[in-house]
Amino acid sequence: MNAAEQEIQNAVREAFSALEAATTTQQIKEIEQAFLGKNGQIVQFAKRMGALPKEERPAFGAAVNGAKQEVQGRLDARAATILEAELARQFEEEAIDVTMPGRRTRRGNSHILHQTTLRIKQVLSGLGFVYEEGPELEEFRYNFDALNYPPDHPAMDDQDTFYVSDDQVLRTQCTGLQGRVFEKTAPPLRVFTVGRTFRNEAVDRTHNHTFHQVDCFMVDEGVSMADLKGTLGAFARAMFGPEVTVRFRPDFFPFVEPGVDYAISSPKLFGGRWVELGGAGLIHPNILERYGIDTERYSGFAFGLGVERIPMMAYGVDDLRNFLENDLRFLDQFQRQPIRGLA
Ligand code: FA5
Repeated sequence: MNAAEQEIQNAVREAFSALEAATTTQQIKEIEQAFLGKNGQIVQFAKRMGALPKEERPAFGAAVNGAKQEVQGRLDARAATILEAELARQFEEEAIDVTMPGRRTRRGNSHILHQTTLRIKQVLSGLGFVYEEGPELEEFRYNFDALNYPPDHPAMDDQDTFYVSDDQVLRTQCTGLQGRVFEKTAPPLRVFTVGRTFRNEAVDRTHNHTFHQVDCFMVDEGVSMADLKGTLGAFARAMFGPEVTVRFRPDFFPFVEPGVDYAISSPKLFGGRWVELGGAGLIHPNILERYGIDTERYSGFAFGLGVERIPMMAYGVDDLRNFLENDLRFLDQFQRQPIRGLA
């Protein structure tokens, strides 16, 4: 072996020991570069060929090629071993323990008042009433004047009503829709609405400054208290179950005559007690006449109730402020159950 071949052998040995010591794919790449790359040690040998005497060239060339193959072969084998180890390590590190409990995604659901509102809309639509909406910021004349309130009625006081200006209020009841409907629609008509209402009153477990009301009315020929009672009965049974009965007691509202408050009772609910739902009556003739409706021919009934009362009664909620506080611990209770007792 001449000196040049010796040098090649040394380079090969050097490459082998570097490969032996390598532990990462990156190191293998560096070794490849250092020995077999364009300027790598072994490739550099080939450039010396020209300087050799002719007869030495074939043997030298064969030695360089042999060295290249040897180093390449060892390098490939080592690279494969290292890659395998690296992958094994990566798989171990990134392994997913499929036996771990998963993280549950939180499912949203509609607010209990919204669920209740949808049910009310379903039931009253089913009874032939058409849903309409009035504005929450209502004109004084629709909220009070059009509803036959005498000029000195206490409900109009600042203590009871939020005034936005002299002639605009936050509606204190949904009954104000009547005037808006009578203005543009001739009887026969059956209309209802569900919406937010506001009162400037002391807040407690059963009274809030913001709450929701249903208001429902019909005008047709020969409408009587019997129609009112029949409709309220059908509504209450659809909401609370087939055993529900309705009771009327005289009450006063400026916009009905006669006026009643009504309560419901069921052997299966509320411990068999009578529970008040809202107010009702026959629409006062003054109102119909104000809108040019012939009271000799037409009469109408109207009833209203608080939306919050329904889930309060159905679920035994004892403080209606919960409905507007949006505390998920409260609202989550109503996640998957339909409104109880609803047919
Ligand atoms: C009225 O508002 C009448 N407009 C109802 C009516 C309509 C009578 C048509 C006759 C004909 P009242 O003020 O009683 O009536 O309110 C009706 C319901 O709204 C009450 O039964 C109660 O459930 C609910 N309500 C009244 N004030 C509050 C309040 N501050 N917080 C929560 N709910 C209330």
